Amino acid sequence: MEKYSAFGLLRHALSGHRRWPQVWRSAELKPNYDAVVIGGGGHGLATAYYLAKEHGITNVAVLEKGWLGGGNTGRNTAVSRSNYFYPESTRFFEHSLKRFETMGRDLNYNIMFTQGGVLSLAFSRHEMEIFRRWATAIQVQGVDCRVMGREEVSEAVPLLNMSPHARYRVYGGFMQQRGGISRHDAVAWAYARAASSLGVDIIQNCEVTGLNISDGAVRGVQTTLGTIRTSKLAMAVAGHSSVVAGMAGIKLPIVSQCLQAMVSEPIKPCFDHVVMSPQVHCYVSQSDRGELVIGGGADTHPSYGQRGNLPTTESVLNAVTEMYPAFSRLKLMRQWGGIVDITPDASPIVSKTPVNGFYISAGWGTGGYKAIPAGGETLAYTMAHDRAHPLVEPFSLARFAQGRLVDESAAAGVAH
Ligand code: FAD
Ligand code: PYC
Repeated sequence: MEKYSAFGLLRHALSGHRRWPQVWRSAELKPNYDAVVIGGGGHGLATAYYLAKEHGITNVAVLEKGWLGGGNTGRNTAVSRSNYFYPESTRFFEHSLKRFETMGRDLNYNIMFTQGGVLSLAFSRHEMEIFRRWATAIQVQGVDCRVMGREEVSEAVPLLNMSPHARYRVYGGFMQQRGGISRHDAVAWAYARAASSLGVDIIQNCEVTGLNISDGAVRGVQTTLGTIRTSKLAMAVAGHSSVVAGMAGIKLPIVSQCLQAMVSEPIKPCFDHVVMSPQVHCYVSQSDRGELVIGGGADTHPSYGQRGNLPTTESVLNAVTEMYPAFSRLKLMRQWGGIVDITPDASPIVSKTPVNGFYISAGWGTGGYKAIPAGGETLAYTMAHDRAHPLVEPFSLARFAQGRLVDESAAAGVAH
């Protein structure tokens, strides 16, 4: 495997990219694997990597029905942060944020992680008071976060409409400075390359169509490329979680909805932070290419459509132009959607299931990009030991039957 360096980059640039090396091996599907992961998004790829790296389980296949990162991993707005409310969530997401901070070095891949800070705005005195409590709860966990008054917010986001007569009058906000954005495809490719170099077979254009289960245990999977035997099977299929879990006879407490995002034409650097407006359902950041990256709430009805509806696009853009009047002159370049898997408590499910040898990573909803490293690491541990990793014990499937919900609907951000 070639080491990537500035000289390597220069050499490839000057050679017109002609001998650019393949990032992961082309693999032939084998009839038998020690472990199989369904879904070639960030979570599936990270799980396979940690199975090989941390647990020595290298006879592993990742099965992806389309192309790597073609699901939500390549469709999201790449925000990482750990400012969740409950200690169990903060612990998990902080672990993941720390992994993001070292991922470039750990996987020798530039994921372009820029920690410009994630700022949530408050639009009422009441919301400001909630933010104060929220910030304290997070600080107690040792996670960086500070409350900002109106003036400080105005300095941090000069383009924000701070008029006392603004439709969305800003009272203040709270900032996690270590939060930021990265290159989502790079995260998928980094894990794919690292997993592949440890022996994992990555198979694209391979859809799982059925599961072989007998005597309450997994025996294998049926795919469009043939049947595979395995006794350890994980699914990390985001918006299709209910479909794949249904193949095992498991009904998940998940609703699939479309979440949209869009980008403007590129402009000069003018926006340093990710600025979220939870009450208004819109958020904005600026990518390294200069495009404004814009998103809002999920479409209001369940759907497997990856496009998003016009009323949601309109309401998000209305809010953006009210809050940042200068942006009303920009052209919108692209809009897209992804299918997100939302649980009743807006927390994930990383868990064993009633079927022996079948594990799930689901319910990441609108916020699972930031969770890719910790999600992969904890699912791999759970598969290897057939026991939940301590970080995901609170996020079992059983919690819904036991009434132990971890309600993060507010901290899950703008999109809920
Ligand atoms: P995916 O990346 O969707 O991967 C699942 C894969 O499974 C897909 O590639 C799919 O093709 C494959 N698959 C499905 N069914 C089958 C089958 N039967 N056989 C084989 N393969 C199958 N999160 C954040 O933390 N920060 C954000 O800023 C953020 N913004 C978002 C913005 C948008 C517009 C969207 C849609 C999501 C956003 N998210 C964000 C959420 C985040 O993208 C997801 O939670 C995360 O990417 C889920 O990763 P995953 O690997 O589980 O799923
Ligand atoms: O989870 O931080 C998040 C997020 C931002 C935009 C969509 N999800």
